[in-house]
Amino acid sequence: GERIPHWLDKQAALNPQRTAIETSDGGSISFSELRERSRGMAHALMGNGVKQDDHVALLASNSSTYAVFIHAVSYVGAVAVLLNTRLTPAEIAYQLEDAHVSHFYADGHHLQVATESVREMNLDVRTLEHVEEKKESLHQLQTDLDLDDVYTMMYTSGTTGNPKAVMHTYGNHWHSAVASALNLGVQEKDKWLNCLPLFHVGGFSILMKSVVYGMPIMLFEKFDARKVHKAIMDKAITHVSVVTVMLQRLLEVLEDGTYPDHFRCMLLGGGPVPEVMLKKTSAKGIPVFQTYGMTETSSQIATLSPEFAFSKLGSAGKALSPAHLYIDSTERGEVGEIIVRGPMVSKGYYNRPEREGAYLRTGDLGFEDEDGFLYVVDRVKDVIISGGENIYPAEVESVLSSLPGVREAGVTGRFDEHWGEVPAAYIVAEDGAGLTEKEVLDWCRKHLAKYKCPKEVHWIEELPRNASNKLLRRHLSSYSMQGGD
Ligand code: S0N
Ligand code: AMP
Ligand code: MG
Ligand code: MG
Repeated sequence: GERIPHWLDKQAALNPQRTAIETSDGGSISFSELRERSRGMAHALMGNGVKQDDHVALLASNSSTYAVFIHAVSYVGAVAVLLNTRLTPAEIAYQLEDAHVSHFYADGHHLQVATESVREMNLDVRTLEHVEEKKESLHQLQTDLDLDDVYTMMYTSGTTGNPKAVMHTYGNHWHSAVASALNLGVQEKDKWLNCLPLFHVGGFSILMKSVVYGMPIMLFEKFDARKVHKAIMDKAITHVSVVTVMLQRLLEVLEDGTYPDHFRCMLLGGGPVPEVMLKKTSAKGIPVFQTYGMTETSSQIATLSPEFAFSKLGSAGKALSPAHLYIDSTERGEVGEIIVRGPMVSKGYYNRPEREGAYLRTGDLGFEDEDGFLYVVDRVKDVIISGGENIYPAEVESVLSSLPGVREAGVTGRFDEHWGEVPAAYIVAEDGAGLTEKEVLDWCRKHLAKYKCPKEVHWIEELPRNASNKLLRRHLSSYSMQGGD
């Protein structure tokens, strides 16, 4: 594939003194320092035995060292497998094995979980903070990036319930960053606040924008509404990426106020957006840009543009410059599955059959209005989105079904004021099993990340199925009213 100069070498040459990363604790590093540290970490990783094309996992909270690690992996030419810090050891172990990870790093906060997850594997855990960055070594670092090389892998789940790794190439991330810039523009004073976790593509893409544009970012270890609010008010922030629940919490802090004039973009994505919230932000003149995208599209693929931020409220805009997007329907205005294609779209999942054709069926439903603006309305796929985290019913069902006393289980989402949607479980128990709700929930807690655990349990006589025996998850919620419990 096409090779470009390493993007961090490039920024360190073009804008050496410019700030690359500010942290919420007041720390700051320039592009030239970021390059030095990242190359130093790359030498250290190679000293630890990491080689080109190796799969290197990271389990860590956001920090500037996380960013250094990410760039270090690109200097080695290895692949970063980014793990969700909310997962249980068993879930992590599955991903480590599935992704053929040969080196595993965790920050101090996650060392214990990481160690537990490799208990039955032939894999060591190294502490991120203990990696000693070296000035030089005998190892060769990459000076170019091949746009077709895989750089990151992030897990998302399939319909069968087994998570699978989305592969992103350098080209996917490059085109994602450039496409976003062509829509939102790049200005000299831009500073993007990142309070999303870096292990999901929404947060990760901000790191990529930083290094591709030469733009400073302010990195938060985790989302904290008061602190993010304060940074927007006092720290010359121009952009923030958020999911719905974050924006809701920010609005509570904002009360009757509004943001400074230089604040020009609240990029809102990762799940459905309630229209009442948009009306509120619009009334306050807050520039909220709804975006549509997913792990498979390396973040945004359609985004509302600044010009239409207020006139097309509720829309996720149009496909970004290099992307195709169309609706699988017979006429404009009709709802159908959203289908996409473009240079930011992942070519597929690691170690899974290749997708046929260039187009990706997203599993989401939407329509285009008379001016071609996209409205995302629903999903064909059964995923539940809670606070921007995806939950796959099949994954939860398989954990429930493995509990002795459970004959069958179905999981579906229900509306939740705070998280948007949360999972609810419908269980058909074995005769005389005498299971309690507490036993069910304890079992889930042991095997599943907390956000995936059902918030309620209903006992029912049988699961709703169609003629070909397929579980009809969306019929489940009406069952609870039929007196199953
Ligand atoms: C919303 C967040 C920050 C909530 O976490 P918080 O408040 O920090 O919680 P904790 O203090 O850690 O825990 C408190 C209790 O809450 C439970 N919990 C935490 N999160 C959830 C959740 N999501 N659902 C349900 N429960 C949750 C904890 O377990 C704990 O419980 P107790 O107290 O009982 O122990 C956090 O959830 C968060 O960071 N969410 C966002 C994750 C994210 O990044 N989502 C986006 C993923 N999608 C993509 O990346 C593709 C789209 C995309 O690229 C994009 C997305 C957004 C914006 C822009 C883009 C773009 O295209 O550029
Ligand atoms: P992820 O798999 O975490 O990348 O989540 C992406 C999913 O979030 C998409 O497939 C959609 O189902 C959902 N999503 C993203 N953006 C929007 C949006 N603007 N409106 C509704 N749902 C969205
Ligand atoms: Mg290679
Ligand atoms: Mg998942």
